[in-house]
Amino acid sequence: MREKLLNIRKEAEKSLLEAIKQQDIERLRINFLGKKGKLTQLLRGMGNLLPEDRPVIGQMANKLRSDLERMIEEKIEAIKEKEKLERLEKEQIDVTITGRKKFIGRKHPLTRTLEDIKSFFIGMGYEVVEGPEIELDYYNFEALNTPEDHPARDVQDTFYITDKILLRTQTSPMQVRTMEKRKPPLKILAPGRVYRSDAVDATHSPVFHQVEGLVIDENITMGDLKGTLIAFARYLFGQDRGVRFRPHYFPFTEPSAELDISCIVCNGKGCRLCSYNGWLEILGCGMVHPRVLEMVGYNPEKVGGFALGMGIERIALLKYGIDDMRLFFENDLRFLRQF
Ligand code: 2U9
Repeated sequence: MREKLLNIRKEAEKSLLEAIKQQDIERLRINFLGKKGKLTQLLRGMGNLLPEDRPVIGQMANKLRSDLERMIEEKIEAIKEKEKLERLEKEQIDVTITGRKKFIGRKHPLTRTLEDIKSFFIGMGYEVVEGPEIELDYYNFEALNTPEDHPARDVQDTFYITDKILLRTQTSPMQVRTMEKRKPPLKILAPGRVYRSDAVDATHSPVFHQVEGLVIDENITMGDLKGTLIAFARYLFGQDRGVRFRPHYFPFTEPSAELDISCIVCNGKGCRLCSYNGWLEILGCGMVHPRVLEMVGYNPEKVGGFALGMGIERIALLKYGIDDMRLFFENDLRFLRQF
């Protein structure tokens, strides 16, 4: 019996030395100390011993059991430590390696252009107003003194939803809505998306963006309009840009004009961009028509004002020297990343 115990100890010590992984130890524990393990089996045979031998052998067996348990625990600890070191070795990071470049998005050129325009007018004390793209015919045309037979009301230009409801063709409805709600003085800027039934080409799109401005107060003159818009044109296109007002017609303003700047490519000499006339149109403007004031309940004898309107795409094309509006809507990253 003593012999057998010594053998088990030797065998267990050998196996422990050979064990590499935690599973090896687990197998070993079952093999020696489990229900059917070698030591357990041996202890079952104790009954056959002479009574005087039992205490000594029992003591030996118990010592062997506790020694094995302790050795197993120690070996498990050692294996865990070794595995931890190996893992740390593998997980080492090189803190000197260069970082991966993150792609940072940027603002769309139309957003940037609108922000430029806004910052000029906000600096002059204008307030931004925004509203629905689906509008009543009344706000889009009627309240803006646009008669029933005006070409702009043609179904060919306007997307009608019903007889009375349409997709706004300009942002002016927001100015009318604001005038209806408030009394003068008023200085507002209405940016937004507008719709016209146009075929797509380099300079047209059925969906585009506008900014319109409106100033209403007592004693507003054409001088206020000119001073404001000359400063605006030079803010956007450079302080020594040539500017001129050219008479025009809009149903909602009288008198009306268009503002031209000297060509940004040829500076007035004449080139392809300015159709060889030296000038580029950038916006429309005029003194608010008395009929428009009356319709919202203002007294045209007491208050008056000026208005302006521009297409953001057109301004952005000129500002960034782009020759095709479709680039703004295609979302090609090779184009967008240039801004
Ligand atoms: C109210 C009264 C008058 C807004 C104006 C223009 C001139 C103009 C066009 C520019 C290019 C539209 O995008 S475009 O096709 N707009 O020329 N817009 S005055 O006049 C108003 C607005 C609101 C109550």
